[in-house]
Amino acid sequence: AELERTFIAIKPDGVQRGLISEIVSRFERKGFKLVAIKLVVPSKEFAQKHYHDLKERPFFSGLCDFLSSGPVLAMVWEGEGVIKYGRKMIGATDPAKSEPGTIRGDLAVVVGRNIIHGSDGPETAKDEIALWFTPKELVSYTSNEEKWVYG
Ligand code: DAT
Ligand code: MG
Repeated sequence: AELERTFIAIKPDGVQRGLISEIVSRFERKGFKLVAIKLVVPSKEFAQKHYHDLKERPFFSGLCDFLSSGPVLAMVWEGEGVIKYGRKMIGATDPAKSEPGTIRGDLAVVVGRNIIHGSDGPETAKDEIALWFTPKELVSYTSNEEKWVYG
C-alpha cells in the first residue's frame, strides 16, 4: 500500500461529546491504518499556527479559542487516497450541507462545532503532520490486514 498520510483531529466538541470511538472506528473499518495518535490541549498560539491560512477570516479568533478550549485527539492515518477520501468521509465544512453518511452529516449541526478536522491536500497534510507530531511519534508497522484490504 502507498504511503499517503493525512492529519485528522477530533476537535474539543467531538471529544467532549464522546465521539472518539465512533470516529476512529469509521477510519479503521474503512481499512485505513493508524500511524499516530495523542490527546492534547493545544495553546491558542498553536491553534493559530494550525489555522494560519484562515487568519484574515472574521471567525479566526473564535475558531482558535475553540480549538484550544479542551482536549483534541490528534491522529495520522495512512492509506491509498486517504487525504481525499478522508475529506469525503468527513463531509462538507458546514454540517448543514454535509451528506448523511458523512461524519459531520451524521454527528454535527453547525459549522462552528463541526467536530473534526482533516487535511485538505498533500501539502497541508505534510505541514500539519509536522506541526502536530515529531517523526518519532509516527509509528511504521505492517498491518496484518493490508493484504486483505489491498490484495
Ligand atoms: P474544513 O474544516 O472543512 O477544512 P476550513 O478549512 O474552510 O474548513 O475552515 C476551518 C474551520 O473553520 C472549519 O472546520 C470551521 C471553521 N469555519 C469555517 N468557515 C466558517 C464560517 N463561515 N463561520 C464559522 N466558522 C467557520
Ligand atoms: Mg481546512
